[in-house]
Amino acid sequence: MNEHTPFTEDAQSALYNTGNNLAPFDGELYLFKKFYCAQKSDQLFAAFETGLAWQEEDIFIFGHWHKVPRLMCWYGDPDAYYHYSGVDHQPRPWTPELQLVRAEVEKQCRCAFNSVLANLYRDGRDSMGCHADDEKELGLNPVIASLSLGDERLFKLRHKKRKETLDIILDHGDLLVMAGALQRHWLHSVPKTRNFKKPRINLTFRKILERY
Ligand SMILES: O=C(O)CCC(=O)C(=O)O
Ligand SMILES: [Mn+2]
Repeated sequence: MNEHTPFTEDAQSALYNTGNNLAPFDGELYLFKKFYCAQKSDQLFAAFETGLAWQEEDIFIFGHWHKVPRLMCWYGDPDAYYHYSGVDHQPRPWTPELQLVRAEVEKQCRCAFNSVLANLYRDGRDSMGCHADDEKELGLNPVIASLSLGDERLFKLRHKKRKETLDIILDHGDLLVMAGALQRHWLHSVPKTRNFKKPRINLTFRKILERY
């Protein structure tokens, strides 16, 4: 690594090298610790915290409207519509920082993304419930690249049919890549925590298919 590259050596290991797959079966999961060094991660966190159009979403479950317990926004190519929280979302145009991160994440993953879902967890009370990113617009075996910035949080995976669980701590600058059949067989979540937490931003780069 030289001082001009934002990547740390850890992040250089080959993606899709089965030796690094953290999922024991039924999918692929790769963790690139400190994909971005602390200094670069600090800069990105500051740019995204103030520069993205964070919104509080409402969701309709079991006959009632609820506030989604985090802030969200959706960026991407003009045709990359995405359905979440029960609503179709038109993407906002890429910001220069998001474009830059997208290019670097694409290089690491060796695949193209046309959109990114951004989540801001304001403190330990913000969370994401158990789900799989298995919407049909993502295709059968989507590659989803998830960059974490800010305070560390627990990321939990649970197999849909078996009892296995996996706990992963996602820290400032880490890149987690979910691939293969993972979304079809595993659920994931970011649980609430009683521990005091500072804000965390998570960006999940996705490829929305044109026809599905
Ligand atoms: O915040 C995270 O690490 C997870 C985000 C996530 O699962 C999603 O956006 O679908
Ligand atoms: Mn998800």
